[in-house]
Amino acid sequence: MIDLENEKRERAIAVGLVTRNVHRRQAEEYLDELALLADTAGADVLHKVLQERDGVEPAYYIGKGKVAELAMLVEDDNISLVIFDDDLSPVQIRNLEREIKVKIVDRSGLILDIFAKRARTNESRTQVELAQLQYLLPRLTRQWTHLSKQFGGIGTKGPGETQIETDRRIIRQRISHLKEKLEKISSQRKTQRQGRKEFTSLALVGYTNVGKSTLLNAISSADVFVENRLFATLDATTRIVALAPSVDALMTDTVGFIRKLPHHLVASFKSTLEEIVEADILLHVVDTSHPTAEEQIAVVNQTLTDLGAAQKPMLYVFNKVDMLEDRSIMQDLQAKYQPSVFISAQRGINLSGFKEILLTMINSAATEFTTTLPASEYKILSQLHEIAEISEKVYDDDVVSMKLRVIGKNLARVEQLIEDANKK
Ligand SMILES: Nc1nc2c(ncn2[C@@H]2O[C@H](COP(=O)(O)OP(=O)(O)OP(=O)(O)O)[C@@H](O)[C@H]2O)c(=O)[nH]1
Ligand SMILES: [Mg+2]
Repeated sequence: MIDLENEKRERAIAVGLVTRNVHRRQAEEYLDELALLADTAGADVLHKVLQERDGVEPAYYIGKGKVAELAMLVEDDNISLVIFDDDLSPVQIRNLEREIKVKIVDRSGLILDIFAKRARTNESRTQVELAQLQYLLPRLTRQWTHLSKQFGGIGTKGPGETQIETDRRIIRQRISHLKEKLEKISSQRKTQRQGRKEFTSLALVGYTNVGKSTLLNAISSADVFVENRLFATLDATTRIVALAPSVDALMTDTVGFIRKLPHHLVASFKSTLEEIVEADILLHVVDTSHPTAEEQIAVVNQTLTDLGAAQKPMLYVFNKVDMLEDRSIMQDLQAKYQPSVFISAQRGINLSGFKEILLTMINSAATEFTTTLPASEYKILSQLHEIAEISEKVYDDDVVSMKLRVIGKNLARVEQLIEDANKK
């Protein structure tokens, strides 16, 4: 279990922009989320600072006057860290650190830091290290390493401080080594998935902290770590769930999404995210009680589009209904997002309704039919067993007749095998 409390907490300021495209209310919610990220990383946000301007200031991200204001706030309140809600250029970070004289961290840096702390398995550690090195490479300047040594703590928990001092060539070598390692992990995952083809595979997807792991735990024998902080889960966990007496499916819980997820992270989490891309049905879990629930839905759907998984059958699972103050929004959501179901994973509300609708989706994606094969084609028969549920098998002389139940993705292959067997 992760113990994020044991470290000394840092004192931080969160900074964001109100622009023509980002309203004040929206910007405030973004800063609330940034404060939650900071909390997860081990920092307390003492001040949230917003500046209204037309766009980003190239040299400092915010106006020079605001920079001076921040520098004063830092001194008065013994602040050790200033966090910006957008990604900063290496030049902006350098300029800001020179004026404010404490560590400056941007949104991606903060998220990478949390991932580094959360990573427990070989796979996730490798993925995070790759993303960190790719993030670090363009920022590797003398000033930066100087500051990282000076300050330590959040934003500097890189892939080992000694590596920061080594030159880019060595980092590039390390990057290609990590990529190779991840290729191997990816092909292992592929083999694992092939061994469980006859089951319908369900992937839990959604914004971070919406209750994906809680749902997997509630519906299977899983014991996945759950916490009211961001990115509690990084690794994929797959469990068998019994939806009806004779219908089992595989449900996979994995890393959650967030707005402006660093693109290096998405790229390096490829092997984990393949569990989503390869799934038959996506279960899009939503924190219905969150003030920006619909924006979170849009972020998740955009991320799925980026991953090439937007066309998959999807069930919207509106979770945390026990927390709803105004239940009338459920009607609006139901009209807008279909198919959908309303549950509380934590309180066990309407899990039976959830299973029922899932069962309907699975059944509508499966085909049942009877067929016959020459009994001598035992090789093809065993191949069929791998990708179809076979029942009522009867041998009659040299012919075997049987009933098959095949899920959508395997249908073409099954038909081909039957045709091949009967052609011989
Ligand atoms: N009130 C309420 N809280 C819930 C419900 N489901 C989950 N939670 C809480 O929400 C928090 C996040 O739950 P997780 O299951 O860790 O969420 P997750 O989507 O797996 O989050 P990450 O792995 O961090 O992306 C925890 O504190 C849960 O106890 C629910 O139905 N109602
Ligand atoms: Mg989780």
